[in-house]
Amino acid sequence: MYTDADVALVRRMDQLARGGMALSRAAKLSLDEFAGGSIAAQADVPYAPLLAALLEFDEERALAAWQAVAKGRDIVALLDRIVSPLMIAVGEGWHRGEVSVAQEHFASEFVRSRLEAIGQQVCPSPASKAVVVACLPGEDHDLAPLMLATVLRLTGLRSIFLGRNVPIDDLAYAVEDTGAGIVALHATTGEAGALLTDCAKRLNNTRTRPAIVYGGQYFDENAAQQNENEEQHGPRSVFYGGNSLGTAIHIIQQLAERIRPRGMS
Ligand code: B12
Repeated sequence: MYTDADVALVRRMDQLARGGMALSRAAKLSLDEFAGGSIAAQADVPYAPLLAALLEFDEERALAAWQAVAKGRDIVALLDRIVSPLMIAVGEGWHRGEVSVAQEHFASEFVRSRLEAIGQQVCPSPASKAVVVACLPGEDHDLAPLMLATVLRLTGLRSIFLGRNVPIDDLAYAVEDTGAGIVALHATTGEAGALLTDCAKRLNNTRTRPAIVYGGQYFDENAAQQNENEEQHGPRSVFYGGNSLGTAIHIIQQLAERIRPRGMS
């Protein structure tokens, strides 16, 4: 027996998939949209106490709620299943005008501070392989790539997080300075995603000629763009890293295993 809500959910998923979106993405997005029907309706989700504390600017309660949802969860599950939906709820609330700019900033900065605290628990050795993680130019959605950079550090890679809106030349200089063999690039918006090709060309002209792993909502939703990227750059240097943190980490780890550590010829 299906409820009206179930039927509406399946309709929305079908609509997104018919619009050309990959089925897995359509399922994720429609679930997110329905979970986030209204910020006030989010009482039964596992991150509800954290969301409520953040919207009330109550840091102490938010910290306790974070610890409660983190307990017993591995980091990837915590980020993929709790923190991502939380950010979607807050961001969608902001897009709908239900969450103020101040509440969104407070929630985003809280999540950022937790991720930084997790990342600082380990200090990768200078000899470990470097991965530069950055947003393409014009891209301001930086929490997903920060999550990626944080988990990469925990796996022993020396992730170097450059954050939002990184100009292509500055990215190339950072790659040369760090000797990174892998660059992970994020785009949520179409404007930023369209710059992947220019960015790949520029990185191909650096000394290290790093492998590029790209991801983020724009690429998740544009399979045609993914194929074009592979065709233009060849399958050996530019890779779509998948639509979950787990897949992205797996692909980057596999690439890292193939790269020689710095200083070895
Ligand atoms: C939170 C949010 C914000 C926050 C951003 C906080 C921050 N510092 O990151 C705020 C409120 C500031 C914001 C601002 C804007 N936003 Co906004 N935002 C969102 C929201 C709600 C969630 C995005 C998010 O954090 N998702 C959580 C992450 C973890 O999940 P993910 O991005 O899907 O990433 C997954 C995979 O793609 C993969 N992955 C991610 N990155 C990478 C990288 C690599 C290398 C790999 C391999 C994998 C990978 O792993 C993740 C895990 O599941 C989305 C709507 C939605 N339903 O998603 C809109 C959304 C993305 N925003 C949108 C827009 C338009 C904007 C603004 C332009 C609005 C405005 N008018 O100013 C601005 C500025 C954006 C800019 N210039 O870049 C649109 C984008 C439309 C489009 N395609 O262009 C969306 C879809 C909203 C909408 N329904 O229209 N936003």
